[in-house]
Amino acid sequence: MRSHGTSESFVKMPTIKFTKLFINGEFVDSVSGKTFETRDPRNGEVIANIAEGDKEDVDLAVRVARAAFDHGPWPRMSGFERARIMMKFADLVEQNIEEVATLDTLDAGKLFSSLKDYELPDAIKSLRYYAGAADKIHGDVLKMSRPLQAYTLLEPIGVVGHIIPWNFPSSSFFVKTSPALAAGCTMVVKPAEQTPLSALYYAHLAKLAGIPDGVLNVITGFGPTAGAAISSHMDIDMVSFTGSTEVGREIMKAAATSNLKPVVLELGGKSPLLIFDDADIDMASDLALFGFSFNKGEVCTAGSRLYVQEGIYDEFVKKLVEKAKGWIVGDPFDPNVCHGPQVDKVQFEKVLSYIEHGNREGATLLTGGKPIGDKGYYIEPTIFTDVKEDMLIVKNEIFGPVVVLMKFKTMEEAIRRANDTTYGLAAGIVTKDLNVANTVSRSIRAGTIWINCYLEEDRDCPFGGYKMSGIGRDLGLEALHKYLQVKSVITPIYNSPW
Ligand code: TXE
Repeated sequence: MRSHGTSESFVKMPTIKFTKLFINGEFVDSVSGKTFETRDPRNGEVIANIAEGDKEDVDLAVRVARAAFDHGPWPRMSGFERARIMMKFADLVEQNIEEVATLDTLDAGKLFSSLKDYELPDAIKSLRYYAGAADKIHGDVLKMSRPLQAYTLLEPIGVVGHIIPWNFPSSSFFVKTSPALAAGCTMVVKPAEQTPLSALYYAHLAKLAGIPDGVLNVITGFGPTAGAAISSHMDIDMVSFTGSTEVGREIMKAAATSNLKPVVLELGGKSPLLIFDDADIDMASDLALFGFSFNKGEVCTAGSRLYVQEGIYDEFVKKLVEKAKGWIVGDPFDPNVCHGPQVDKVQFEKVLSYIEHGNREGATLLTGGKPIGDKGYYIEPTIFTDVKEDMLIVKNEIFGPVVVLMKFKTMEEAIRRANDTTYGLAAGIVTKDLNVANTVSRSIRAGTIWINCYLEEDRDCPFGGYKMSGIGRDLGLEALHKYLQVKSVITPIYNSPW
């Protein structure tokens, strides 16, 4: 592992152009005039002061979003026309990819190269994927058992609240807003307080692309204030949230006690990766390391519980530890670095306190376990073994580069232990035996199963959780339908032989 260097040689630092709330097509101060600081996790220094939106600002944004929905052109124009504007939006993001990648790296400590080469191209693909669906949204003609003519209309659900996390600020922004835009909804987006910069930049590009004023509003601010004002708002028709299970529960409660708005919740995970005796150990150890360390472990589907079959256990452990020691932690602008700093001090301390817990509970630390450097929030990839299933490091989502390694004997035992969690977001299987892969993938209660790969995804592939990992799905046409209402239209047929 190597310590972090400086960034200046790798990238040109941008001027921060957008720091205010975006309401009705304009950047405005918050009603209170308050601001908050967004900080660079490489050193804890302030990047910019951002307008702090609260309930009054959410009210203003909802009012214009409501008007844009009830009277504006966006829900009424043809899907084809909405698609044309969304495609332009996608082109603009593409033209500014380096600048937005820089913003997310500064705000979240994410790898610049990974943003530029994978996450942002995928975010842009979300816009294009759903633009492609915008003019193909239609209902069915129904077979009735009485002399009635009936059909369904698919209509946009209305004003949507999107509450976004900090681990994938751009990807989440477009995974959530693209299907809602294609459906003809209007929206209020609240990015996470740790990572407000790219969302404000996207608001600016949305306007340039021709998205009408009031359709896409961005309120920066904190969860218990601005976020809670969204989930409890009487005039928001749906909330889509990605974040912690605890806050997901709060959002569902607020939705229930306000206007019973439907919710889509994409929550936490503690995903198992099962490695069988017949696995290629080299490939399996690469997947395992990537699975728990990618994006510094700040991934809801991180493979944070590793189950390895007894026949290859010792050899696998040796390889994994060796590879973890070669994993480079450092400045996220450096193209040679494998992971950067945790997003902020709170998350940094949370991860370190779990590591301390692991040590105190008697787990064996095979490698890592320490912060790196004396500034910034860098943590080594950390591997624990000799753990018991009731330890906190085995049960809880740590959301850092920390994995627990366990040995199993039989497939049945692996399935039982993999399912021994309140979460159900994802799981991975490494084996050459098709029957084992098929049996295990059907037996694990999780929304995504990876066989001989890990963290693969694409726009057409629905994504979401079983159990306490969430409700509903992002991505795929599945997600588009969450932003649509179904209306049945029925009319009698008189004196017809049909
Ligand atoms: O998440 P929060 P935090 C998990 C991960 C992490 C833990 C805590 O384990 O360590 O959550 O992170 C907004 N009403 N995940 O505290 O609070 C908040 O402003 C409405 C997993 O940062 O859930 C932000 O925009 N909104 C995860 C968003 O919710 C509220 C990604 C997420 O923040 C709110 C992030 C409230 N009362 C964290 N309180 C994943 N599934 O990928 C907060 N928010």
